[in-house]
Amino acid sequence: MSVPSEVMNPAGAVFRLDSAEHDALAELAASLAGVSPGLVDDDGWVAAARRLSGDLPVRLRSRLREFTWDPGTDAMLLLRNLPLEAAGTPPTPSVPGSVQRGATLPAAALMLIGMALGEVVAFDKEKSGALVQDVVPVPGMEAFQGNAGSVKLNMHTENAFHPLRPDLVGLMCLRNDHENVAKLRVASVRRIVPLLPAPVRAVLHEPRFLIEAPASFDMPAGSARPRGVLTGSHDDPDLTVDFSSTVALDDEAADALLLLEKAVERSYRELLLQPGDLAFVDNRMALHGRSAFVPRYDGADRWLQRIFVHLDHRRSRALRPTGGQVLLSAAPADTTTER
Ligand SMILES: O=C(O)CCC(=O)C(=O)O
Ligand SMILES: [Fe+2]
Repeated sequence: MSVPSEVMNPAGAVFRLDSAEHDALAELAASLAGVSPGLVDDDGWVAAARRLSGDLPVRLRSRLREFTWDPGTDAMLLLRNLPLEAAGTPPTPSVPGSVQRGATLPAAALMLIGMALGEVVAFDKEKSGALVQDVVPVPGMEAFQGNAGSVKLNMHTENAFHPLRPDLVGLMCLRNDHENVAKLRVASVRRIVPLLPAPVRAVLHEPRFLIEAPASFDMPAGSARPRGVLTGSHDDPDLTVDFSSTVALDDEAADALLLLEKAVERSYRELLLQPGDLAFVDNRMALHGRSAFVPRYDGADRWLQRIFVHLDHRRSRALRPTGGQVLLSAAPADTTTER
């Protein structure tokens, strides 16, 4: 298999803001943070983020635009040197379901960039529908296959079960773990698929798999319908799978899923995120996960903040009864959302 070169974005996967861009973003984020009522989930505040996203530094805007055209071989973009809180990052939270409601400077910067890419959205049954969510280790949840855990997090498509899962996932680092060993892992379908024999790829395209809701969703299992884990173009497909919640419906499909997982293990890239780094993963083409680390629950643990972006807001209208940014986790029975 080969990916036609004209569809591959030649720009690099790492973009570092220079000091003038860092300062301009800090100033823009500070003005957004000052917009009343200073709450990330307020519709008026989100409207201000959308409007002000047009004032981001021009070189950054161009790079974001290219990324939404084509996310490159690694299907990710790492932005570096984003502004952090001038007074220092507060202690890392450690409660389950922690979210960022207040408009801090880093949260404002994250929302500005997310709103420049598309529409920042959330799901009502996950992290109470907050747009900016904390990714922090939680005492007693070490072995949890979700972002509150600290054991190895299996490779997954974010919200793989959902017909309108995020197009992009943004993960911004406020603080890494004490030993600087927790690594975000990203595996692009463009690196995985060439490792698979054609008959295995053909099986992965067939509706012989079920993907259930992940542990982070407060939802009953049992509503999944058979689907392919590879979809779309056979030369440059999309990939949707979560190795913690995908089941194959027959033996041949199970073998193909195992070979896919092996290819993923050989393909992932590791990112040791530093404070001020923001990684965007194209959730249609890349899986992500995380290596293990040891939390201390002393206020200095690893802390990421996460957003989800949709590139086509209209597509989810039936799942947003009040028209805002938060999607129903389950589609109403009389609507069609599958893509
Ligand atoms: O902890 C990480 O680096 C990734 C966690 C994750 O998969 C997520 O928050 O969606
Ligand atoms: Fe994730």
